[in-house]
Amino acid sequence: MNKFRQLKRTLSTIGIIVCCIMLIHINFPWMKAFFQPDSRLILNSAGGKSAAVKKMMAVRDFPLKYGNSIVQQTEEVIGVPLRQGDMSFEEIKKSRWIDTEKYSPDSELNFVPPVPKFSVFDIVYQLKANIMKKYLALDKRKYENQSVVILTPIHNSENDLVQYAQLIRELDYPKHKLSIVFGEDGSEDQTLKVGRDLLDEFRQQGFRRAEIYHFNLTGQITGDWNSIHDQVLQYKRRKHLAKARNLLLKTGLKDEEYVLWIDADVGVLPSDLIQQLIYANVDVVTPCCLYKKGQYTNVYDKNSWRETEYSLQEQTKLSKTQLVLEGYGPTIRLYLPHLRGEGRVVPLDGVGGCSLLVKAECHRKGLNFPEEIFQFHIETEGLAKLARSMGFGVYGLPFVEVYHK
Ligand SMILES: Nc1nc2c(ncn2[C@@H]2O[C@H](COP(=O)(O)OP(=O)(O)OP(=O)(O)O)[C@@H](O)[C@H]2O)c(=O)[nH]1
Ligand SMILES: [Mg+2]
Repeated sequence: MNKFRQLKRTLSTIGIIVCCIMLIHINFPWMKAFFQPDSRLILNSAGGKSAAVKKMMAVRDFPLKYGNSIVQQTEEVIGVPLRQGDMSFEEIKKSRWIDTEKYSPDSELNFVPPVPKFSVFDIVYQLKANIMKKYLALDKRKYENQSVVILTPIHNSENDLVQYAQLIRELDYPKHKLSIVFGEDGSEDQTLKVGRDLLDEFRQQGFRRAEIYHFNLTGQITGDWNSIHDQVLQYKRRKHLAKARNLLLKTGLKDEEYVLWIDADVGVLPSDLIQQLIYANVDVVTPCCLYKKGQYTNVYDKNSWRETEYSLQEQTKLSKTQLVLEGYGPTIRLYLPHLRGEGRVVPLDGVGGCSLLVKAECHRKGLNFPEEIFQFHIETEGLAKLARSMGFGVYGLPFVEVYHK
């Protein structure tokens, strides 16, 4: 009898504990999260229902772990960076992904480094002028018979547009073959007025066509560089950019043979940019988009990349609603400037929009900037994925350098 009573007591204690756990799970998801070792990392020290906890309550799936990074997926879709765990320089050396003894960013190289296994650093090795000359040699006049429309989405760009216009004027391409169209929305500054004035000047200077469109769109992501690049905002930001680009494409492309996408915040364009891109004679092609950091040259636009066996492998673990983002830590892909060892025109899987040439017939056949996640990507990288799936070629020019501001 005693034994029976003891068993009853044990069973009811277990029952109470199970009920308590179930109640906690149903009513207090943040508490459940607290017991997950990974999610605890995003709780702040204040404890209780802090902002971090409230944010976590909106979390649909629990955080995914890539390398050392914790990424969460909310209702709004948060991007997932594909990355290696943070590695020490010693580990990189041992791995032999690059020969760290041989290359130094301090001195110009007299040879083209071979392609590494993936882009370990953002640094782009500077090559001696004779090497660059060899890979940039071009009989320009052969590649300037096509009509090209430059499409530039703009938003709060009044401070960028004057320098941008100067760079466009300095392109050594016949002006009567060149059209320029701006697509603006949501600006809170003088972008529209500055844009209109510049286009008047373009017309007077003999450009083929110069137009500006104002789109009635909402949902712009505005703010300083750091705030608009917050990982959590990227789905919304890039979706909006894709929308703006697609509207611009619809309204801005007329009978031209090529579409050249150039962002308003470029800092340096080589004068033969268009000829270099046309020379590639492919459906979609982009140059390197770099920036100067002290004495070094670094990759700026990390959306121009080649997949690797590692990155493709990682993608098999993702759900279809996940957005892959570059630029949020070390990568397991190959950035365009690191592909110089393969030659002058190299195949890519992702492209950025800093400057990007697309054969107009591809756009006319339906190639655009995905506004929803397509093969884990959106906007410009989405365009590259879509282009490949439509049977178009996507390439990069690792020796042609455009500089971002
Ligand atoms: N129409 C329109 N254009 C936009 C909007 N946001 C940015 N742009 C323009 O789109 C181009 C790309 O925008 P960026 O903000 O440079 O985007 P990004 O290149 O991904 O990011 P950065 O690293 O900050 O350069 C630029 O020419 C911007 O002026 C927008 O909401 N609407
Ligand atoms: Mg930019």
